[in-house]
Amino acid sequence: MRDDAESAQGHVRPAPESFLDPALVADISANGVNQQRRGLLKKALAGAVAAMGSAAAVANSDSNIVDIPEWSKILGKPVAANPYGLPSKYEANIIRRQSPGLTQTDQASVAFTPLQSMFGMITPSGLHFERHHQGWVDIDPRRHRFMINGLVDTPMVFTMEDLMRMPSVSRMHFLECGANTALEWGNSAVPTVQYTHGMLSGSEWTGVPLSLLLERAGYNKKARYILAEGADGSSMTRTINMENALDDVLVAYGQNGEMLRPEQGYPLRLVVPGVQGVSWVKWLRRIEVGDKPYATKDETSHYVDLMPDGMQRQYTAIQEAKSVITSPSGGQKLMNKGYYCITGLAWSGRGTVTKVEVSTDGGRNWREARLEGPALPKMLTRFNADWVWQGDEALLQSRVHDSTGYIQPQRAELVAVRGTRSIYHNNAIQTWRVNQSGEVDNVQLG
Ligand SMILES: Nc1nc2c(c(=O)[nH]1)N[C@H]1C(S)=C(S)[C@@H](COP(=O)(O)O)O[C@H]1N2
Ligand SMILES: [Mo]
Repeated sequence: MRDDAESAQGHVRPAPESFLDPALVADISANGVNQQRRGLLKKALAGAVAAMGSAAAVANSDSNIVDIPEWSKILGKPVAANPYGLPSKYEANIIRRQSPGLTQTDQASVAFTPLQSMFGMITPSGLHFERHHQGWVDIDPRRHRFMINGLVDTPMVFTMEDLMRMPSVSRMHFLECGANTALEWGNSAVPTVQYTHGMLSGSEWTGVPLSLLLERAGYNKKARYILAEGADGSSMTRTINMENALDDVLVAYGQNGEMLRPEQGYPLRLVVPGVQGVSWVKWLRRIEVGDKPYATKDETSHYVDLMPDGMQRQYTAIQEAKSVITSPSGGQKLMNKGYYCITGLAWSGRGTVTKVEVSTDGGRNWREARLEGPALPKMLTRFNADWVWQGDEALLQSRVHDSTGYIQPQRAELVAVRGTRSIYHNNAIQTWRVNQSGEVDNVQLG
């Protein structure tokens, strides 16, 4: 795991030095950022650009600045050289990764999103994490059918064309696997945020509200639950209560402005905002309306929470509020003392993120982070906080508050209730330790 993790690690990038006033940088390095200087810095850097003290002077002697590079002297590539655009070749390290040894086969496995390298709140579709129980399939949309049956007046079968002619909505929501951060129940061997928290992505989803389809089929008054079923070999089946089903659940075909990617369930998947990933059934082919939970294999033996008294909690669907610092994070290295922007993501399956606090001393002192962009319900929210690293050991943590008043627990608080034998629903505060050489690793306190 170490080798792969090493290739996954990103160094925290230094600021574009030429933007920095060397006197200011020297002052920051020597004294930390005082309020006045902080204002100046913000103005100079339009917010939060990392200042790397000793590197600042190098800029003027950097030959790249004075020489005219080859790309300034050639005719560039024509339009549509890439008919479907791709990232720069210099970004080839920013990819989904499998955790070696985590699963025995690549078809019942996970590829994690590289959270450490991402900005904002949207996950590019090509970097959305993948979790399949029996491999992914690329279904011909003309041959795909979606059925609603069970306790309804009129069982219905829809083609993709039928569905895409219906009124649609687009909403941004996070998708988190219930097993995200699972290994942290036991130990802190997982080296990077990609592996600790990377079963998490955020997208804009487009589709037909399930409530509309259920109404059209005429659901029975006795209906209490639905069963959602996938068309892949795993026949993924999950019970969802009627309250959720009629609330904000979507039968979705769109992801970030285009059709779903095959790995995300093309051409149709369920979007169940705030609920663990397993209920977001991909390659969705059927919804059955019923009056009791279905107790399928995917909800009685899997996706249950083993409690300290040996009992299993079932149907714990909601992803509670959680946050994580994505940079600086495990496997990265602070190259120098000075200014850093602590950045990360916060989310809540019960509503919106109202506040994020960060600590650099393992939770003794907290201060409020800036929330960037809109804080949307059941969606990732980006947070940022200014920090000047003085070269001492630091313990970085973030803690989210959500619109229900819930506050993300420290690991010890969570373990006191849940024990350490769970796999699912670990939303504890994550700690990254920065040592005196600037290396960042994953530690658990208490
Ligand atoms: N049909 C089907 N749906 C599925 C799965 C699956 O294997 N088959 N995996 C589930 C699990 S456990 C998760 S976490 C999410 C992952 O969605 P993603 O691969 O788009 O990230 O899909 C869910 N839906
Ligand atoms: Mo999952």
